[in-house]
Amino acid sequence: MKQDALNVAMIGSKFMGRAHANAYSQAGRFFDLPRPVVMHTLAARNLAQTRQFAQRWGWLHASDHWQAVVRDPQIDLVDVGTPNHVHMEQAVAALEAGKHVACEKPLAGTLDDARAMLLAAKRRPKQHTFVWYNYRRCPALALAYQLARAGKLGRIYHVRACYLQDWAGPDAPLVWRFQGKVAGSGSLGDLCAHSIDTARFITGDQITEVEGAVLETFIKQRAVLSDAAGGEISGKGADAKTRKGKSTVDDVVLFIARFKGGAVASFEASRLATGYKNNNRIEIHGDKGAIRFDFERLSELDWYDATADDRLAGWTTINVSNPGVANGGHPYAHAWWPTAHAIGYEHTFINQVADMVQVLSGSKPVVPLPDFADAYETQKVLHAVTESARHRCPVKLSQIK
Ligand code: SOE
Repeated sequence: MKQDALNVAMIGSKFMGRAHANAYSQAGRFFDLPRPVVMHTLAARNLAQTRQFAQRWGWLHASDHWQAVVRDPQIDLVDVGTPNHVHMEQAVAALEAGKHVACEKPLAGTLDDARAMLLAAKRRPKQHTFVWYNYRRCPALALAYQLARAGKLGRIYHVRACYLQDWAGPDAPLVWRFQGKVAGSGSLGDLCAHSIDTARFITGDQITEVEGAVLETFIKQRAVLSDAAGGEISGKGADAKTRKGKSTVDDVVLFIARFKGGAVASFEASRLATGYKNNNRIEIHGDKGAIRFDFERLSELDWYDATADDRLAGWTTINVSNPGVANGGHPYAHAWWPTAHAIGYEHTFINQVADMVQVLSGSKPVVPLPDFADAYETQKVLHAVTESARHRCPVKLSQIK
């Protein structure tokens, strides 16, 4: 039986604004949702541009006053798709207005902001919170989660995760992702947060210690592009005057971590990994098996069964897109295409909207959705890495509240 419509308001209309808008518009077409999603209001800074974006992507209303939008009694869910430094203000306002809240990752730019979001969510237990760690909704990583929960990996020894891009070379201007006061960190919060979340998600374990952290800023000055009137604009503009500004975040991060269950891990993330475009990789080794994933081959999960007959030992590449396998098919495959008709990056967001609607309808997601409390555990790791790099010493998560 169809329940009441879910009226969504979204704050933000850039990269994640497009990814989320697409997901809200598509989820009801590919999934049988218990509640229809209504793309009610889009809020962003420039009203004329917001109206254009809203019309293009199917939002019913447009506003340049997010504070009023989050208080609109018609809105059920507020989606915060803005830069990290305003996540806390917007998410807390929406929670205080009685809304469910979905927030982009990382939870916030700083631990203090993330803690304020967590406390606001704890004060309102009937309101759901979600964080867009979208890679959990790659069918291959969802299957890895299911294999791990079924004990197929056994005792986990070792996690190896890296997230490598190369768009942030010397020509990349000083956009908000390079401004510490806005982003909080660079590759650490932008990329490595995904790896930390994925490692915690699949292992079902918590990181207890961080050591040997290195945060490196190779490109210390970047072009600040401003228009003729002197207003700062990001991106390249023919009429822009160019001056240099200081990049105050890490370009590259590396660290070692220990899990509560005894596993050890190495993490690295870089936006200067020349040659890699969106190479989000993780490998997990247990005493019964191992998994290997690379987002640049996102439909495939490599699986090694350490319990198989030695004559059959070897890595198997599973195309995680078969709706017909046992237990209802591979995760999310029922909603998409016949086996091996690949899906892409955008589908991880559509899968997330479908799972959020299930939770907001009293049902369960295909695999767990991170709420603010879950995402706060990842935020504590981000903070521990920063402290370990700053003081060149190990940092125990128990020291961080
Ligand atoms: C930029 O590095 C970025 O868009 C990240 O912010 C996203 O979280 C990641 O999914 C793709 O790369």
